[in-house]
Amino acid sequence: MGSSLNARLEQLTSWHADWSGLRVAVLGLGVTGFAVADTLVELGSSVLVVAARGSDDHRGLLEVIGAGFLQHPDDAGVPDALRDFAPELLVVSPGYHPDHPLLLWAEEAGVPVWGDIELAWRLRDKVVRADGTPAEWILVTGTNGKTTTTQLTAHMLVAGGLRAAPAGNIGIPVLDAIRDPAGFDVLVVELSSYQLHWSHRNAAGALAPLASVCLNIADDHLDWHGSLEAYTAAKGRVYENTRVACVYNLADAATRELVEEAEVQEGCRAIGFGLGIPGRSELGVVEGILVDRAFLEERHSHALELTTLEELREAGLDAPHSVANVLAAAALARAAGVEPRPIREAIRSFRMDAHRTEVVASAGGVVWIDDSKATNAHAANASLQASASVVWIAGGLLKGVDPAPLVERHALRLRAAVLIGVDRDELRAAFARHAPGVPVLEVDGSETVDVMAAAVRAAASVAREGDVVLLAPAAASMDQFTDYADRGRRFAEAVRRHLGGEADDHDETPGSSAPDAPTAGSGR
Ligand code: UMA
Repeated sequence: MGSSLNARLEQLTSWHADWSGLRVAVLGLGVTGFAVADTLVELGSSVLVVAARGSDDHRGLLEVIGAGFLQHPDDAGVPDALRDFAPELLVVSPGYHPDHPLLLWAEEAGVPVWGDIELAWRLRDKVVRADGTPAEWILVTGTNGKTTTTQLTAHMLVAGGLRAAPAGNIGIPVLDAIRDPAGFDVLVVELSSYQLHWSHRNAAGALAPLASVCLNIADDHLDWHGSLEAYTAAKGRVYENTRVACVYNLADAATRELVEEAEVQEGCRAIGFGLGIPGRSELGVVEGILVDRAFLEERHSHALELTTLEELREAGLDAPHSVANVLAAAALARAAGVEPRPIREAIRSFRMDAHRTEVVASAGGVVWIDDSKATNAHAANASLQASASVVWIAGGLLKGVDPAPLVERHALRLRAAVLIGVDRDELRAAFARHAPGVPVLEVDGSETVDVMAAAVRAAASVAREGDVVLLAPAAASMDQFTDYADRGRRFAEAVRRHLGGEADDHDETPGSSAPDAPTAGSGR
Protein backbone atom coordinates (compact mmCIF):
# COMPACT_ATOMS: atom_id res chain seq x y z
CA MET A 1 0.00 0.00 0.00
CA GLY A 2 1.52 3.28 -1.07
CA SER A 3 2.51 5.93 1.43
CA SER A 4 0.33 8.49 -0.37
CA LEU A 5 -2.72 6.40 0.44
CA ASN A 6 -1.67 6.07 4.08
CA ALA A 7 -1.24 9.83 4.13
CA ARG A 8 -4.77 10.19 2.75
CA LEU A 9 -6.21 7.90 5.44
CA GLU A 10 -4.32 9.91 8.09
CA GLN A 11 -6.17 13.01 6.90
CA LEU A 12 -9.57 11.38 7.13
CA THR A 13 -10.35 12.45 10.67
CA SER A 14 -13.50 14.47 10.11
CA TRP A 15 -16.94 14.14 8.56
CA HIS A 16 -15.98 17.18 6.48
CA ALA A 17 -12.80 15.60 5.07
CA ASP A 18 -12.80 14.32 1.50
CA TRP A 19 -13.95 10.70 1.59
CA SER A 20 -15.19 10.75 -1.99
CA GLY A 21 -14.09 7.96 -4.28
CA LEU A 22 -12.29 6.08 -1.46
CA ARG A 23 -12.68 2.36 -2.22
CA VAL A 24 -13.78 0.65 0.97
CA ALA A 25 -14.54 -3.03 1.48
CA VAL A 26 -16.92 -3.61 4.38
CA LEU A 27 -16.88 -7.02 6.06
CA GLY A 28 -20.24 -8.16 7.41
CA LEU A 29 -23.84 -7.31 6.80
CA GLY A 30 -25.37 -7.19 10.25
CA VAL A 31 -26.27 -3.92 12.00
CA THR A 32 -22.63 -2.77 11.94
CA GLY A 33 -21.88 -3.58 8.31
CA PHE A 34 -25.00 -1.83 7.14
CA ALA A 35 -24.32 1.29 9.23
CA VAL A 36 -20.74 1.43 7.89
CA ALA A 37 -21.85 1.06 4.27
CA ASP A 38 -24.66 3.57 4.64
CA THR A 39 -22.31 6.14 6.21
CA LEU A 40 -19.56 5.76 3.64
CA VAL A 41 -21.95 5.93 0.69
CA GLU A 42 -23.33 9.16 2.15
CA LEU A 43 -19.75 10.46 2.21
CA GLY A 44 -19.25 9.59 -1.45
CA SER A 45 -16.98 6.59 -0.98
CA SER A 46 -17.22 3.56 -3.23
CA VAL A 47 -18.41 0.65 -1.08
CA LEU A 48 -18.36 -3.12 -1.54
CA VAL A 49 -19.89 -5.16 1.27
CA VAL A 50 -18.65 -8.75 1.58
CA ALA A 51 -20.40 -11.24 3.88
CA ALA A 52 -21.20 -14.92 4.09
CA ARG A 53 -24.83 -14.08 4.77
CA GLY A 54 -27.09 -11.10 5.20
CA SER A 55 -30.77 -10.54 5.75
CA ASP A 56 -32.97 -9.81 2.74
CA ASP A 57 -33.84 -6.46 4.31
CA HIS A 58 -30.22 -5.38 4.55
CA ARG A 59 -29.44 -6.61 1.04
CA GLY A 60 -32.39 -4.71 -0.36
CA LEU A 61 -31.28 -1.57 1.44
CA LEU A 62 -27.73 -1.86 0.08
CA GLU A 63 -29.17 -1.87 -3.41
CA VAL A 64 -31.25 1.20 -2.65
CA ILE A 65 -28.30 3.22 -1.30
CA GLY A 66 -26.00 2.09 -4.10
CA ALA A 67 -23.45 -0.09 -2.31
CA GLY A 68 -22.19 -3.31 -3.87
CA PHE A 69 -22.77 -6.67 -2.19
CA LEU A 70 -20.79 -9.85 -2.54
CA GLN A 71 -22.05 -12.96 -0.82
CA HIS A 72 -19.08 -15.18 -0.19
CA PRO A 73 -18.71 -18.20 2.12
CA ASP A 74 -16.26 -17.71 4.99
CA ASP A 75 -14.11 -20.68 4.00
CA ALA A 76 -13.92 -20.08 0.26
CA GLY A 77 -10.72 -18.05 -0.02
CA VAL A 78 -10.50 -14.55 -1.41
CA PRO A 79 -13.06 -13.74 -4.11
CA ASP A 80 -11.74 -12.30 -7.37
CA ALA A 81 -14.33 -9.55 -7.20
CA LEU A 82 -12.73 -8.32 -3.98
CA ARG A 83 -9.22 -8.41 -5.44
CA ASP A 84 -10.46 -6.59 -8.54
CA PHE A 85 -12.16 -3.96 -6.39
CA ALA A 86 -8.71 -3.29 -4.88
CA PRO A 87 -9.93 -1.74 -1.63
CA GLU A 88 -7.92 1.10 -0.12
CA LEU A 89 -9.46 0.43 3.29
CA LEU A 90 -11.31 -2.44 4.93
CA VAL A 91 -13.83 -1.83 7.71
CA VAL A 92 -14.59 -4.98 9.67
CA SER A 93 -17.69 -5.86 11.73
CA PRO A 94 -16.88 -6.86 15.31
CA GLY A 95 -17.96 -10.51 14.99
CA TYR A 96 -15.20 -11.41 12.49
CA HIS A 97 -12.44 -13.55 13.90
CA PRO A 98 -9.00 -11.95 13.37
CA ASP A 99 -7.90 -15.13 11.55
CA HIS A 100 -10.70 -14.86 9.01
CA PRO A 101 -9.22 -15.52 5.52
CA LEU A 102 -10.27 -12.08 4.24
CA LEU A 103 -8.55 -10.34 7.15
CA LEU A 104 -5.40 -12.39 6.64
CA TRP A 105 -5.52 -11.41 2.99
CA ALA A 106 -5.92 -7.72 3.88
CA GLU A 107 -2.89 -7.90 6.13
CA GLU A 108 -0.84 -9.58 3.44
CA ALA A 109 -1.99 -7.13 0.77
CA GLY A 110 -1.27 -4.16 3.06
CA VAL A 111 -4.89 -2.97 3.17
CA PRO A 112 -5.47 -1.06 6.44
CA VAL A 113 -8.23 -2.52 8.62
CA TRP A 114 -10.42 -0.36 10.83
CA GLY A 115 -13.29 -1.24 13.12
CA ASP A 116 -16.60 0.61 13.03
CA ILE A 117 -15.70 2.38 16.28
CA GLU A 118 -12.59 3.99 14.79
CA LEU A 119 -14.59 5.10 11.76
CA ALA A 120 -17.26 6.60 14.05
CA TRP A 121 -14.63 8.39 16.12
CA ARG A 122 -13.12 9.98 13.00
CA LEU A 123 -16.59 11.10 11.85
CA ARG A 124 -17.89 12.30 15.21
CA ASP A 125 -17.98 15.96 14.18
CA LYS A 126 -20.94 15.49 11.82
CA VAL A 127 -23.27 17.02 14.39
CA VAL A 128 -21.63 19.42 16.84
CA ARG A 129 -22.64 21.20 20.04
CA ALA A 130 -23.36 24.91 20.33
CA ASP A 131 -19.64 25.62 20.90
CA GLY A 132 -18.73 23.77 17.72
CA THR A 133 -17.19 20.71 19.42
CA PRO A 134 -18.42 17.15 18.94
CA ALA A 135 -20.06 15.07 21.68
CA GLU A 136 -17.76 13.73 24.39
CA TRP A 137 -17.40 9.95 24.57
CA ILE A 138 -17.49 7.86 27.73
CA LEU A 139 -16.34 4.27 27.19
CA VAL A 140 -17.60 1.24 29.09
CA THR A 141 -16.18 -2.28 28.88
CA GLY A 142 -15.75 -5.32 31.13
CA THR A 143 -16.78 -8.96 31.05
CA ASN A 144 -20.09 -8.32 32.77
CA GLY A 145 -22.20 -5.35 33.73
CA LYS A 146 -21.42 -3.35 30.57
CA THR A 147 -24.93 -2.87 29.34
CA THR A 148 -26.48 -1.96 32.69
CA THR A 149 -23.63 0.42 33.49
CA THR A 150 -23.84 2.02 30.06
CA GLN A 151 -27.58 2.57 30.43
CA LEU A 152 -27.27 3.81 34.02
CA THR A 153 -24.53 6.26 33.07
CA ALA A 154 -26.56 7.67 30.18
CA HIS A 155 -29.59 7.92 32.47
CA MET A 156 -27.56 9.85 35.06
CA LEU A 157 -26.18 12.24 32.44
CA VAL A 158 -29.67 12.95 31.15
CA ALA A 159 -30.90 13.55 34.72
CA GLY A 160 -28.00 15.99 35.02
CA GLY A 161 -29.34 18.02 32.09
CA LEU A 162 -27.00 16.70 29.41
CA ARG A 163 -28.14 15.39 26.05
CA ALA A 164 -26.76 11.87 26.28
CA ALA A 165 -27.39 8.48 24.69
CA PRO A 166 -26.08 4.93 25.03
CA ALA A 167 -24.54 3.32 21.94
CA GLY A 168 -22.16 0.59 20.75
CA ASN A 169 -22.20 -3.10 21.69
CA ILE A 170 -25.47 -2.44 23.49
CA GLY A 171 -27.06 -2.81 20.03
CA ILE A 172 -26.93 0.68 18.52
CA PRO A 173 -24.01 1.15 16.10
CA VAL A 174 -22.04 4.23 17.14
CA LEU A 175 -22.19 5.36 13.52
CA ASP A 176 -25.97 5.65 13.91
CA ALA A 177 -25.53 7.71 17.09
CA ILE A 178 -23.03 10.13 15.56
CA ARG A 179 -25.32 10.66 12.56
CA ASP A 180 -28.40 11.36 14.69
CA PRO A 181 -29.39 14.93 13.71
CA ALA A 182 -30.58 15.61 17.28
CA GLY A 183 -26.94 15.75 18.40
CA PHE A 184 -25.59 14.87 21.84
CA ASP A 185 -23.38 16.33 24.55
CA VAL A 186 -22.13 12.90 25.55
CA LEU A 187 -22.27 9.41 24.04
CA VAL A 188 -21.88 6.51 26.45
CA VAL A 189 -20.29 3.83 24.29
CA GLU A 190 -20.35 0.18 25.34
CA LEU A 191 -17.38 -1.58 23.73
CA SER A 192 -16.86 -5.32 23.39
CA SER A 193 -13.39 -6.83 23.47
CA TYR A 194 -13.80 -7.38 19.71
CA GLN A 195 -14.39 -3.69 19.08
CA LEU A 196 -11.46 -2.77 21.31
CA HIS A 197 -9.23 -5.24 19.48
CA TRP A 198 -9.77 -3.32 16.25
CA SER A 199 -9.23 0.14 17.74
CA HIS A 200 -5.78 1.49 17.00
CA ARG A 201 -3.84 2.98 19.88
CA ASN A 202 -1.63 5.55 18.24
CA ALA A 203 -3.21 6.22 14.89
CA ALA A 204 -4.95 9.37 13.75
CA GLY A 205 -8.21 7.61 14.62
CA ALA A 206 -7.23 6.71 18.21
CA LEU A 207 -10.10 7.32 20.63
CA ALA A 208 -9.63 9.95 23.35
CA PRO A 209 -12.58 9.57 25.73
CA LEU A 210 -13.55 11.90 28.55
CA ALA A 211 -13.77 8.93 30.93
CA SER A 212 -13.52 5.16 30.65
CA VAL A 213 -14.12 2.05 32.73
CA CYS A 214 -13.27 -1.64 32.61
CA LEU A 215 -15.72 -3.10 35.13
CA ASN A 216 -14.17 -6.53 35.61
CA ILE A 217 -12.31 -9.25 33.76
CA ALA A 218 -13.15 -12.95 33.70
CA ASP A 219 -12.78 -15.72 31.13
CA ASP A 220 -14.84 -14.97 28.05
CA HIS A 221 -14.37 -15.04 24.27
CA LEU A 222 -11.13 -17.01 24.67
CA ASP A 223 -11.64 -18.77 21.35
CA TRP A 224 -11.70 -15.40 19.58
CA HIS A 225 -8.76 -13.77 21.37
CA GLY A 226 -6.66 -16.92 21.81
CA SER A 227 -5.80 -16.38 25.49
CA LEU A 228 -6.90 -14.56 28.63
CA GLU A 229 -3.86 -12.29 28.21
CA ALA A 230 -4.92 -11.21 24.72
CA TYR A 231 -8.51 -10.70 25.90
CA THR A 232 -7.29 -8.61 28.87
CA ALA A 233 -4.99 -6.56 26.64
CA ALA A 234 -7.92 -5.78 24.33
CA LYS A 235 -10.02 -4.67 27.28
CA GLY A 236 -7.16 -2.46 28.50
CA ARG A 237 -7.35 -0.36 25.35
CA VAL A 238 -10.46 1.24 26.77
CA TYR A 239 -8.24 3.43 28.97
CA GLU A 240 -5.85 4.68 26.27
CA ASN A 241 -5.78 8.49 25.85
CA THR A 242 -8.47 9.06 28.49
CA ARG A 243 -8.63 12.71 29.46
CA VAL A 244 -10.42 13.08 32.82
CA ALA A 245 -10.96 9.77 34.64
CA CYS A 246 -9.98 6.12 34.28
CA VAL A 247 -12.42 4.24 36.50
CA TYR A 248 -11.40 0.79 37.81
CA ASN A 249 -12.77 -1.90 40.12
CA LEU A 250 -11.07 -2.08 43.53
CA ALA A 251 -12.16 -5.74 43.78
CA ASP A 252 -10.47 -6.67 40.50
CA ALA A 253 -6.73 -6.03 40.51
CA ALA A 254 -6.49 -6.66 36.76
CA THR A 255 -8.54 -3.54 36.06
CA ARG A 256 -6.22 -1.39 38.19
CA GLU A 257 -3.18 -2.82 36.41
CA LEU A 258 -4.71 -1.92 33.06
CA VAL A 259 -5.09 1.68 34.22
CA GLU A 260 -1.50 1.75 35.44
CA GLU A 261 -0.24 0.48 32.10
CA ALA A 262 -2.37 2.78 29.93
CA GLU A 263 -1.03 5.87 28.18
CA VAL A 264 -3.50 8.49 29.35
CA GLN A 265 -3.60 12.24 28.85
CA GLU A 266 -1.96 14.73 31.19
CA GLY A 267 -4.08 15.30 34.29
CA CYS A 268 -6.24 12.18 33.90
CA ARG A 269 -7.07 10.62 37.28
CA ALA A 270 -7.45 6.97 38.33
CA ILE A 271 -10.71 6.54 40.24
CA GLY A 272 -11.50 3.29 42.08
CA PHE A 273 -14.94 1.96 42.99
CA GLY A 274 -15.77 -0.80 45.45
CA LEU A 275 -18.22 -2.05 48.05
CA GLY A 276 -16.06 -1.09 51.06
CA ILE A 277 -15.22 2.22 52.74
CA PRO A 278 -13.59 4.40 50.08
CA GLY A 279 -10.19 6.00 50.33
CA ARG A 280 -9.31 9.23 48.58
CA SER A 281 -10.13 9.23 44.83
CA GLU A 282 -12.57 6.36 45.32
CA LEU A 283 -16.30 5.74 45.43
CA GLY A 284 -17.61 3.22 47.95
CA VAL A 285 -20.09 2.40 50.70
CA VAL A 286 -20.09 3.63 54.30
CA GLU A 287 -22.74 2.25 56.65
CA GLY A 288 -25.31 1.70 53.93
CA ILE A 289 -24.59 4.97 52.14
CA LEU A 290 -22.94 5.16 48.70
CA VAL A 291 -20.41 7.96 48.75
CA ASP A 292 -18.04 9.80 46.43
CA ARG A 293 -14.58 10.63 47.81
CA ALA A 294 -13.15 11.42 44.40
CA PHE A 295 -14.93 14.34 42.80
CA LEU A 296 -14.86 16.98 45.56
CA GLU A 297 -12.25 19.48 46.67
CA GLU A 298 -12.11 18.32 50.30
CA ARG A 299 -11.73 14.65 49.47
CA HIS A 300 -9.03 14.16 52.13
CA SER A 301 -11.62 14.79 54.86
CA HIS A 302 -15.11 14.61 53.32
CA ALA A 303 -17.36 12.42 51.21
CA LEU A 304 -20.46 13.23 49.19
CA GLU A 305 -23.58 11.15 49.68
CA LEU A 306 -24.90 9.73 46.38
CA THR A 307 -27.66 7.35 47.50
CA THR A 308 -28.33 4.58 50.01
CA LEU A 309 -28.49 0.79 49.83
CA GLU A 310 -32.12 1.15 50.94
CA GLU A 311 -32.91 3.18 47.83
CA LEU A 312 -31.02 0.71 45.66
CA ARG A 313 -33.17 -2.07 47.13
CA GLU A 314 -36.28 -0.21 46.04
CA ALA A 315 -34.86 0.13 42.52
CA GLY A 316 -33.90 -3.59 42.43
CA LEU A 317 -30.20 -2.65 42.27
CA ASP A 318 -29.00 -3.90 45.66
CA ALA A 319 -27.27 -7.17 44.64
CA PRO A 320 -23.51 -6.67 45.13
CA HIS A 321 -22.69 -6.64 41.42
CA SER A 322 -25.46 -4.08 40.83
CA VAL A 323 -24.12 -1.83 43.60
CA ALA A 324 -20.73 -2.01 41.89
CA ASN A 325 -22.30 -1.06 38.55
CA VAL A 326 -24.08 1.89 40.19
CA LEU A 327 -20.81 3.13 41.69
CA ALA A 328 -19.00 2.79 38.36
CA ALA A 329 -21.76 4.66 36.53
CA ALA A 330 -21.78 7.36 39.21
CA ALA A 331 -18.01 7.79 38.85
CA LEU A 332 -18.37 8.25 35.08
CA ALA A 333 -21.25 10.69 35.50
CA ARG A 334 -19.33 12.65 38.14
CA ALA A 335 -16.35 12.82 35.77
CA ALA A 336 -18.71 14.49 33.29
CA GLY A 337 -19.75 17.01 35.93
CA VAL A 338 -23.13 15.63 37.04
CA GLU A 339 -24.10 16.59 40.62
CA PRO A 340 -25.07 13.99 43.26
CA ARG A 341 -28.75 14.97 43.32
CA PRO A 342 -29.54 14.05 39.69
CA ILE A 343 -27.50 10.88 40.11
CA ARG A 344 -29.81 9.92 42.96
CA GLU A 345 -32.90 10.76 40.91
CA ALA A 346 -31.62 8.70 37.99
CA ILE A 347 -31.11 5.66 40.20
CA ARG A 348 -34.66 5.97 41.56
CA SER A 349 -36.19 5.99 38.10
CA PHE A 350 -33.91 3.38 36.48
CA ARG A 351 -35.28 0.02 35.35
CA MET A 352 -33.12 -2.89 34.26
CA ASP A 353 -33.53 -4.35 30.80
CA ALA A 354 -35.27 -7.60 30.05
CA HIS A 355 -33.42 -10.96 30.20
CA ARG A 356 -31.32 -10.04 33.23
CA THR A 357 -32.51 -12.25 36.08
CA GLU A 358 -36.05 -11.48 35.02
CA VAL A 359 -38.73 -13.48 36.79
CA VAL A 360 -41.01 -14.73 34.04
CA ALA A 361 -43.44 -16.79 36.14
CA SER A 362 -43.97 -18.55 39.42
CA ALA A 363 -46.29 -21.51 39.88
CA GLY A 364 -46.60 -24.26 42.46
CA GLY A 365 -43.72 -22.81 44.47
CA VAL A 366 -41.33 -22.90 41.47
CA VAL A 367 -39.90 -19.59 40.21
CA TRP A 368 -38.87 -19.42 36.54
CA ILE A 369 -36.06 -16.93 35.86
CA ASP A 370 -34.74 -15.68 32.51
CA ASP A 371 -31.08 -14.71 32.75
CA SER A 372 -30.40 -15.29 29.08
CA LYS A 373 -27.94 -12.37 29.25
CA ALA A 374 -25.64 -14.68 31.27
CA THR A 375 -23.60 -15.50 28.17
CA ASN A 376 -20.47 -16.50 30.08
CA ALA A 377 -19.47 -18.40 33.22
CA HIS A 378 -18.80 -15.28 35.28
CA ALA A 379 -22.35 -14.04 34.77
CA ALA A 380 -23.93 -17.45 35.30
CA ASN A 381 -21.95 -17.82 38.52
CA ALA A 382 -23.53 -14.70 40.04
CA SER A 383 -26.95 -15.91 38.98
CA LEU A 384 -26.56 -19.44 40.32
CA GLN A 385 -25.31 -18.36 43.70
CA ALA A 386 -28.48 -16.37 44.34
CA SER A 387 -30.60 -19.50 44.80
CA ALA A 388 -30.40 -22.51 47.12
CA SER A 389 -31.94 -25.08 44.82
CA VAL A 390 -31.77 -24.71 41.08
CA VAL A 391 -32.82 -26.52 37.93
CA TRP A 392 -30.24 -25.02 35.62
CA ILE A 393 -30.77 -24.66 31.87
CA ALA A 394 -27.29 -24.29 30.39
CA GLY A 395 -25.31 -24.52 27.19
CA GLY A 396 -24.84 -22.99 23.76
CA LEU A 397 -21.53 -21.65 22.41
CA LEU A 398 -18.96 -21.80 25.22
CA LYS A 399 -16.46 -19.62 23.34
CA GLY A 400 -13.48 -21.70 24.45
CA VAL A 401 -14.17 -21.33 28.17
CA ASP A 402 -14.10 -24.46 30.35
CA PRO A 403 -17.41 -24.77 32.27
CA ALA A 404 -15.99 -27.28 34.81
CA PRO A 405 -15.19 -24.77 37.61
CA LEU A 406 -18.73 -23.43 37.43
CA VAL A 407 -20.28 -26.90 37.67
CA GLU A 408 -17.96 -27.82 40.51
CA ARG A 409 -18.75 -24.66 42.49
CA HIS A 410 -22.50 -25.06 42.26
CA ALA A 411 -22.93 -28.85 42.28
CA LEU A 412 -24.57 -28.83 45.70
CA ARG A 413 -27.29 -26.35 44.79
CA LEU A 414 -28.30 -28.08 41.55
CA ARG A 415 -31.49 -30.16 41.56
CA ALA A 416 -30.81 -31.01 37.92
CA ALA A 417 -29.36 -29.59 34.73
CA VAL A 418 -30.96 -29.30 31.31
CA LEU A 419 -28.43 -29.04 28.48
CA ILE A 420 -29.10 -27.15 25.26
CA GLY A 421 -26.80 -25.96 22.48
CA VAL A 422 -23.85 -27.32 20.52
CA ASP A 423 -20.97 -27.28 23.01
CA ARG A 424 -22.51 -29.88 25.29
CA ASP A 425 -19.63 -32.36 25.42
CA GLU A 426 -17.68 -30.08 27.76
CA LEU A 427 -20.69 -29.58 30.00
CA ARG A 428 -21.58 -33.26 30.05
CA ALA A 429 -17.98 -34.12 30.99
CA ALA A 430 -17.96 -31.43 33.71
CA PHE A 431 -21.08 -32.91 35.30
CA ALA A 432 -19.74 -36.46 35.10
CA ARG A 433 -16.58 -35.35 36.85
CA HIS A 434 -17.75 -32.77 39.40
CA ALA A 435 -21.45 -33.43 39.95
CA PRO A 436 -22.09 -37.10 39.22
CA GLY A 437 -25.17 -37.11 41.47
CA VAL A 438 -26.93 -34.32 39.56
CA PRO A 439 -29.38 -35.58 36.91
CA VAL A 440 -28.48 -34.18 33.48
CA LEU A 441 -31.29 -33.98 30.93
CA GLU A 442 -30.43 -33.22 27.34
CA VAL A 443 -32.52 -31.47 24.74
CA ASP A 444 -32.07 -32.76 21.22
CA GLY A 445 -30.19 -30.12 19.25
CA SER A 446 -31.79 -30.97 15.90
CA GLU A 447 -33.59 -28.20 14.08
CA THR A 448 -36.95 -29.99 14.14
CA VAL A 449 -37.22 -29.59 17.92
CA ASP A 450 -38.52 -26.44 19.58
CA VAL A 451 -35.53 -26.19 21.88
CA MET A 452 -37.08 -24.06 24.57
CA ALA A 453 -40.36 -25.95 24.71
CA ALA A 454 -38.38 -29.15 25.22
CA ALA A 455 -36.08 -27.54 27.79
CA VAL A 456 -39.01 -26.18 29.75
CA ARG A 457 -40.79 -29.55 29.71
CA ALA A 458 -37.61 -31.25 30.93
CA ALA A 459 -37.10 -28.67 33.69
CA ALA A 460 -40.72 -28.93 34.83
CA SER A 461 -40.41 -32.69 35.11
CA VAL A 462 -37.72 -32.37 37.80
CA ALA A 463 -38.47 -29.04 39.55
CA ARG A 464 -39.98 -29.23 43.07
CA GLU A 465 -41.58 -26.66 45.32
CA GLY A 466 -38.97 -24.12 46.46
CA ASP A 467 -36.81 -24.55 43.34
CA VAL A 468 -35.78 -21.93 40.85
CA VAL A 469 -35.66 -22.92 37.19
CA LEU A 470 -32.88 -20.74 35.87
CA LEU A 471 -31.99 -20.03 32.25
CA ALA A 472 -28.42 -18.79 32.72
CA PRO A 473 -26.64 -20.61 29.92
CA ALA A 474 -23.02 -19.50 30.55
CA ALA A 475 -22.76 -19.54 26.78
CA ALA A 476 -23.56 -17.47 23.70
CA SER A 477 -26.81 -18.20 21.90
CA MET A 478 -26.09 -17.92 18.19
CA ASP A 479 -25.94 -21.69 17.57
CA GLN A 480 -29.70 -22.03 18.17
CA PHE A 481 -31.11 -18.51 18.48
CA THR A 482 -30.72 -15.11 16.84
CA ASP A 483 -29.21 -13.64 20.03
CA TYR A 484 -29.60 -13.73 23.81
CA ALA A 485 -32.81 -11.69 23.66
CA ASP A 486 -34.38 -14.18 21.25
CA ARG A 487 -33.29 -17.04 23.53
CA GLY A 488 -34.82 -15.33 26.58
CA ARG A 489 -38.03 -14.44 24.79
CA ARG A 490 -38.53 -18.01 23.58
CA PHE A 491 -37.87 -19.29 27.09
CA ALA A 492 -40.48 -16.95 28.58
CA GLU A 493 -43.01 -17.91 25.90
CA ALA A 494 -42.39 -21.61 26.45
CA VAL A 495 -42.76 -21.21 30.22
CA ARG A 496 -46.05 -19.36 29.88
CA ARG A 497 -47.35 -21.88 27.37
CA HIS A 498 -46.32 -24.74 29.62
CA LEU A 499 -47.90 -23.27 32.74
CA GLY A 500 -51.06 -22.13 30.98
CA GLY A 501 -53.42 -20.78 33.66
CA GLU A 502 -51.30 -22.15 36.50
CA ALA A 503 -48.92 -19.17 36.87
CA ASP A 504 -49.33 -16.98 39.95
CA ASP A 505 -50.04 -13.33 39.26
CA HIS A 506 -46.94 -11.29 39.02
CA ASP A 507 -45.58 -8.11 37.57
CA GLU A 508 -43.93 -8.70 34.21
CA THR A 509 -42.05 -5.43 34.09
CA PRO A 510 -38.53 -6.14 32.86
CA GLY A 511 -36.20 -6.59 35.79
CA SER A 512 -38.94 -6.90 38.38
CA SER A 513 -38.70 -9.55 41.05
CA ALA A 514 -41.51 -11.62 42.45
CA PRO A 515 -41.93 -10.98 46.21
CA ASP A 516 -40.20 -14.15 47.33
CA ALA A 517 -37.91 -14.51 44.34
CA PRO A 518 -34.16 -14.62 44.71
CA THR A 519 -32.76 -11.15 44.37
CA ALA A 520 -29.17 -11.50 43.34
CA GLY A 521 -28.38 -11.75 39.67
CA SER A 522 -25.92 -12.33 37.02
CA GLY A 523 -22.96 -10.07 37.36
CA ARG A 524 -24.47 -7.24 35.49
N1 UMA B 1 -20.23 -12.38 9.16
C1 UMA B 1 -19.74 -13.30 8.26
N2 UMA B 1 -18.74 -14.12 8.66
C2 UMA B 1 -18.20 -14.07 9.91
C3 UMA B 1 -18.70 -13.13 10.84
C4 UMA B 1 -19.72 -12.30 10.43
O1 UMA B 1 -20.18 -13.37 7.12
O2 UMA B 1 -17.25 -14.85 10.19
C5 UMA B 1 -21.25 -11.42 8.69
C6 UMA B 1 -22.65 -11.86 8.44
O3 UMA B 1 -23.13 -11.08 7.39
C7 UMA B 1 -23.40 -11.45 9.67
C8 UMA B 1 -22.67 -10.20 10.07
O4 UMA B 1 -21.33 -10.36 9.63
O5 UMA B 1 -24.73 -11.15 9.38
C9 UMA B 1 -22.71 -10.02 11.56
O6 UMA B 1 -21.72 -9.13 12.01
P1 UMA B 1 -21.38 -9.08 13.55
O7 UMA B 1 -21.24 -10.48 14.07
O8 UMA B 1 -20.20 -8.20 13.74
O9 UMA B 1 -22.72 -8.50 14.21
P2 UMA B 1 -23.50 -7.12 14.09
O10 UMA B 1 -24.90 -7.46 13.69
O11 UMA B 1 -22.80 -6.14 13.24
O12 UMA B 1 -23.53 -6.70 15.62
C10 UMA B 1 -22.34 -6.19 16.24
C11 UMA B 1 -22.16 -6.87 17.59
N3 UMA B 1 -22.03 -8.32 17.40
C12 UMA B 1 -20.92 -8.99 17.76
O13 UMA B 1 -19.96 -8.46 18.22
C13 UMA B 1 -20.92 -10.49 17.53
C14 UMA B 1 -23.33 -6.57 18.50
O14 UMA B 1 -23.03 -7.10 19.80
C15 UMA B 1 -23.47 -5.06 18.64
O15 UMA B 1 -24.64 -4.80 19.40
C16 UMA B 1 -23.59 -4.41 17.26
O16 UMA B 1 -22.47 -4.79 16.44
C17 UMA B 1 -23.60 -2.88 17.35
O17 UMA B 1 -22.35 -2.39 17.82
C18 UMA B 1 -23.75 -8.28 20.17
C19 UMA B 1 -22.81 -9.29 20.84
O18 UMA B 1 -23.15 -10.45 20.93
C20 UMA B 1 -24.85 -7.94 21.16
N4 UMA B 1 -21.63 -8.85 21.32
C21 UMA B 1 -20.71 -9.74 21.99
C22 UMA B 1 -20.96 -9.73 23.50
O19 UMA B 1 -21.58 -8.77 24.01
O20 UMA B 1 -20.50 -10.68 24.17
C23 UMA B 1 -19.30 -9.25 21.74
